[in-house]
Amino acid sequence: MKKLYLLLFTVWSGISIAQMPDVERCMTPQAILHQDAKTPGYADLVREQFELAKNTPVMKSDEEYVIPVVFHIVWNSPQENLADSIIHRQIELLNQDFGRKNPDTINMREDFDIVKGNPRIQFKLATIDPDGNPTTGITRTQTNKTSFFDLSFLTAGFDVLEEVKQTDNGGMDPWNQERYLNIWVCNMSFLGQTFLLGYATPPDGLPNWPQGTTDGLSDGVVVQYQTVGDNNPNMLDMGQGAIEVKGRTVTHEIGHYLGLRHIWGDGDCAEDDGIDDTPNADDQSNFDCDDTKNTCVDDIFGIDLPDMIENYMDYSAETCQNSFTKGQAMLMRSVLENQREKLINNNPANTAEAVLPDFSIYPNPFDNDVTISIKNGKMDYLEVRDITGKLIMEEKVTQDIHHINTSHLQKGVYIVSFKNSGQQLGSRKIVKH
Ligand SMILES: [Ca+2]
Ligand SMILES: [Ca+2]
Ligand SMILES: [Ca+2]
Repeated sequence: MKKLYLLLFTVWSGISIAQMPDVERCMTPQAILHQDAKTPGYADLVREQFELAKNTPVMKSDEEYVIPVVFHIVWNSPQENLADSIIHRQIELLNQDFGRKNPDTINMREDFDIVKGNPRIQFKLATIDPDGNPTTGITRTQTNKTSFFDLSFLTAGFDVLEEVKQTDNGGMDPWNQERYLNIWVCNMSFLGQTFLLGYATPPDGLPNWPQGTTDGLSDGVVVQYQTVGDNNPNMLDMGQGAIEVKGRTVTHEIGHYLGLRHIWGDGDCAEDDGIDDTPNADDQSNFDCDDTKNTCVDDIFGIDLPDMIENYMDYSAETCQNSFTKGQAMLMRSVLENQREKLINNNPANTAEAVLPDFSIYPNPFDNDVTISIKNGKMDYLEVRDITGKLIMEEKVTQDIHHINTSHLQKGVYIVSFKNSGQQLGSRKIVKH
């Protein structure tokens, strides 16, 4: 289907195949190279991190890790505006796949019993948004863009696709990327042809890595809207008829987000994925379930295993994918314990039970001073802005009862925002007489 797409492109644009971007089903490897061009050394850093994560003693505990997720649905035509039920089903499917609870694990060939792994990672839609307000964990944005891919990819590269992550460019800005896994769902087809199913950012955790800016790739996962859930009424067709979808594009992309490479290592038998117990392959499997291949000789516990089409990080059909390996599970857990530890540790977004601090402000309306009383928690600082959003005051907060001198404020309406470690805890409107 890649060739089909290239052909289509060639006919339409009249430029040679040699000039074509290497666009394919999952563009995460291209994303790394793209970033390397913008931030020299990034690919090396990713490789180093990969080695580091691989060698870190892991499985600190059997604890199940829970990642809060926000789905940003950015839609143009109504069918792209996926129903909540499809998102809810995708979460169930993720929890099966990342908890080895998917019924089709029984289809895994016995050859892989020695390597099969359970990441024990679970996902839940966020119940609290970055402002501390209740949320469904699903945002909906209507866009005037019929697709987030167009020919400007030839010159602008990923900047075109990244617009889905930018409110100012017809997309939706991310939520705090340290605290939420952001998943954007949109249309990336070109001339009605679907060729790209998704891409994701591998973990960075590096102090010199730009996050959430238009200069780099903004952290998170992007998927084509037909790939979500297994109850999606939109047919996925990449030019060769309907493809059965079991939500595993999202599984695959989250694998990348948690540090996994494609199982064939994006290259021939000289290139691997950096994980010892995943069999190497000389190329991706091509949407098929061909279980006859053993393309690279490897030594996994003394055995040369066949190519593992059952692995979520292959390009095999979703109907034959059903497993991660132990090495993959350990790497993803390690990423959660290190580079992405803010997703799981003391994350206010993480539990429905999370009790956000409660604030009362009195008197309100006020005159020359205001008292703020904090219950059930703490905050580091507060900001006072006028109704145009202009910052008027910013104060550190060290005690549960905090006084602000407001004698210099003019009469009018102000917004007080409470923050802790950069995280918005909430805000209140106050009025000066
Ligand atoms: Ca390989
Ligand atoms: Ca391997
Ligand atoms: Ca082999």
